[in-house]
Amino acid sequence: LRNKSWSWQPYLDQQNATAAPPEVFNQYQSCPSRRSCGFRVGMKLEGVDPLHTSLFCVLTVAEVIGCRLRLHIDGFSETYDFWVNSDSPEIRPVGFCQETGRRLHPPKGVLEEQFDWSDYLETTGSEAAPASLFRTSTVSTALRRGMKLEAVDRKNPGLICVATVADAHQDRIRVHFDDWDHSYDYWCDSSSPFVRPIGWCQEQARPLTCPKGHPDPEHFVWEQYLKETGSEAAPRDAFTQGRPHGFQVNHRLEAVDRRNPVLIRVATVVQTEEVRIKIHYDGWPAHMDSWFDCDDTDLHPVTFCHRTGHPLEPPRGHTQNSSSPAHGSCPTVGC
Ligand code: MLY
Repeated sequence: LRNKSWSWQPYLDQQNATAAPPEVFNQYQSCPSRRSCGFRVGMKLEGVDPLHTSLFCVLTVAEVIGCRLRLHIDGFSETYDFWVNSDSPEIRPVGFCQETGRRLHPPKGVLEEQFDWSDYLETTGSEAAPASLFRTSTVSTALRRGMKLEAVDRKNPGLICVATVADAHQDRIRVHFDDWDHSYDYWCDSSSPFVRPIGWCQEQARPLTCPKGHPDPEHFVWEQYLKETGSEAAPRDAFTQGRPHGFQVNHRLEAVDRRNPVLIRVATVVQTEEVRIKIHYDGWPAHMDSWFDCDDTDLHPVTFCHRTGHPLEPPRGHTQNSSSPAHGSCPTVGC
């Protein structure tokens, strides 16, 4: 009840601040277009394990708030539970892996070759989340498994590295860094600012990080490497990234609390880099500020919470000053 009467406009006026405009957010950060997210606690699905992004695993919806889902990895400790938006492209319906020839990591204690969805749904007395609830895209990327590219290492964002398309589905690819383990892999769109065609670093006069253990990192030559590895370059026109991200210092937005991701807070951009922004949680000490990738799906435009029926944590210590309607009552998009 404490934030029933807090709302953005009076706050922006009072702070003389502007909201980050809707167009700086990508499709996964913006409000989902569907009217209702439809997921219910207990439904089963498949999805990318955020700690092992090269694996799809068996998941259960553990909690639904607005259009966000807390997902549990079956058979594992609750400490691995994680939050996604219901329109995340990294969650897929039951049967996705089998239908698309991908490996599905079974619940802990079950052998991969023995796992069978219909038996499992029956023995656990649970239902599969209907396929109609999941985001699909009609766009199909021209990027194919095995193609080479240059990609930002999200864990070391100063590095642009020799990378390979390790998986591709619809408009999404999984980036893998050559000769490194899978812990650096990530899924993204081909329009992501984190991926570029080969030769990009050279054109931009930036250093390119070579495959791990490359014998002569000072003299890495793509043509030679493609030959050595018998691989092809990802076509230039498959990368559709154009403008730099539009976030600016002082923009206000709604951001998931990194320490307690059940919460979304009123936040401010306090620093920007090429592909990252630093977020300050309004009213909280600066040591809680966090860096987010500019395409992080935990960043949302103002009124996202209101429109999707999710509580928004107002700035700490902020006096209530508004008479606008409470969240969760949006006539058009409420989940
Ligand atoms: N200091 C880090 C750098 C790892 C970079 C991995 N990238 C290129 C995928 C380390 O040596 O672990």
